[in-house]
Amino acid sequence: MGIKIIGQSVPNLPWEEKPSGYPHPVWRYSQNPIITRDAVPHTGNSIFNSAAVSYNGKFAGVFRVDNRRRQMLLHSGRSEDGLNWNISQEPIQWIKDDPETDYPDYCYDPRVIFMEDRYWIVWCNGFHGPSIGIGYTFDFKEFHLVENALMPHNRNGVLFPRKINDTYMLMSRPSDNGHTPFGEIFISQSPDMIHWGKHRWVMKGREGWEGLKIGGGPAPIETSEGWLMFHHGVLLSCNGYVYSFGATILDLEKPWIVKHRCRPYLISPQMPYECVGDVPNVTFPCAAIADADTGRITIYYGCADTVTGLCFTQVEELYDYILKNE
Ligand code: BMA
Repeated sequence: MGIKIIGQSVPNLPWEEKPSGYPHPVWRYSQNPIITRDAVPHTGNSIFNSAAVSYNGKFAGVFRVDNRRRQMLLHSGRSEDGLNWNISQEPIQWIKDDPETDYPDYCYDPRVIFMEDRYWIVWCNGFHGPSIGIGYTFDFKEFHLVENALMPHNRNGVLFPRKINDTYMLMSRPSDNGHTPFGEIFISQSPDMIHWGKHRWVMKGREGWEGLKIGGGPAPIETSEGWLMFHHGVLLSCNGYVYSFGATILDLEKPWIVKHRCRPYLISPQMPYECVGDVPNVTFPCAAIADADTGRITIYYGCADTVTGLCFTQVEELYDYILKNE
């Protein structure tokens, strides 16, 4: 019995077959990058580290748009096919559920997770330093801001897409106020999406490509064998940070237990658009859409902090690769 994705069917998932003879389990879209600053032509400096989901038979998302003042902002977007995006020209205007909640000083690296009746958005939120911001939308038109999940300093907040044992689960990566030279993944638990505690340690960097620090990527994908989690890892080279990403299978009931962890990276900066940009040598995944019928997974990742690319994998092939390389 092989691994199966537990989740929705996405018959129109953006997809391209693996080039024949390509030796690795994750391959890039031949037309990368799919989103450039031209999608927000008047104010956009860069559009990267962004999150897309399947939405009413089409696609919607929340995008990190850094503007020409170099403010870090979130914009909503829509797409018919998940490849060609119409990105709002204005940043998201948050509606506060509680008037005392502070508006964000800045917002970056969003993840979007459909859970129960709405799309939750988690991002790195400027709240006296980087912290984990949470909001939600039903329609990608109105966006509601809720309480910061965690205190500063923290980044890479990622929600699991359902309650586990009646508890919401949030990954995060405690950090400092700068370009943090350390970082390990933790999980916090909540009964109500407001109060977070019962913190559990998940894992730290192990291989060379993730030796300096690691952090969560897209929302984990539920499978018959556990949660499939992609995470980014950072290597410190003589020339600065290098961001790659890899895969891990976490226990379904206690997701802080690592069942299988792949030693090699899946994608590292190798293409010109991943190596040249505002921050060279960055591949940074923030979304993965999976089709339960075919086992196909399409990953959206930021490239060199400048543009957005796509890559693809197939769950059985990937799982087999993880087991052979753990
Ligand atoms: C991290 C975040 C990411 C970014 C990366 C590389 O700290 O700011 O948004 O992609 O650095 O600059």
